[in-house]
Amino acid sequence: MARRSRRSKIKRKLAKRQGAKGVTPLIKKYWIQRYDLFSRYDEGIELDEEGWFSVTPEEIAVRHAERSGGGVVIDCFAGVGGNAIQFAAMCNHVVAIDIDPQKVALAFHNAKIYGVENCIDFIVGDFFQLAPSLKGDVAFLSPPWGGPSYKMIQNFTLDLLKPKDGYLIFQVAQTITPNIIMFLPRNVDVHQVEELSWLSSPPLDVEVEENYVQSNLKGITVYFGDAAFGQHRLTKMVS
Ligand code: MGP
Ligand code: SAH
Repeated sequence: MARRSRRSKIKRKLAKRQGAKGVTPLIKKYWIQRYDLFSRYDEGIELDEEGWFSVTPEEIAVRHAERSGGGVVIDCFAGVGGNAIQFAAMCNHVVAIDIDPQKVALAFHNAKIYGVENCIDFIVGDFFQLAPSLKGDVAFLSPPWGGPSYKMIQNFTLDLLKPKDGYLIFQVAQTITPNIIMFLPRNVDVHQVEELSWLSSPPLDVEVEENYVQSNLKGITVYFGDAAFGQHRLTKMVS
């Protein structure tokens, strides 16, 4: 009896270890949140290291999709597909761009698990080069924030976004459509982001939303143009 219970304890330990295969110390805390990131994680979802710390939690990605209006969405920095999958589940069509071929392969794999791969055009390429040839109803921007250490900064200004300044990213996205959704760090300089609306004439409507998962603030979404409900309104998405 004692031997059997010891054996099942070892089995449980082994299963736990195998479940966390490839989990580096950096991504351990994100792995613990895996079902918040992808509710269907256990069906075979795969992420690389940058994917783990960058993917938009599913609940927030659903919110972005609901707010996108259901047309053609250009996901300009698509990563492992957290947002693209939810856009595809709700929108007419999605164009998912990432400069890293491994990310695009992972996004395609993950989209298949959600059964939405046929609603997405996957493109390996540089957003800045592709933008002039793209048209869509909404451009979604979730660029790199410089890794998990972004939160050490007190006031995250737009020049800290990667791979280029946030102003430039926004201006390039405006060549696609004025309806832009940006997912940004929770410590972002909100006034500076709101000022992006003044780059257009007349100024675009803008709306700022705080995004919480299990009462933890995860990020800030800024909606511009038709994607916004009204001028300078702060809303909260709390689960
Ligand atoms: P976090 O702040 O690193 O994690 O990222 P968490 O669990 O809130 O940890 P805590 O210790 O700060 O409480 C929170 C969320 O921000 C992630 O789940 C991603 O959705 C998003 N995120 C984080 N980074 C570093 C990036 C990034 O570089 N790019 C994008 N687009 N999103 C990011
Ligand atoms: N929203 C995504 C996460 C995006 S992370 C998700 O939910 O999964 C940001 C991504 O931007 C990274 O995958 C990175 O490879 C990509 N990226 C960086 N520079 C880029 C560029 N110039 N063009 C397109 N993608 C780029």
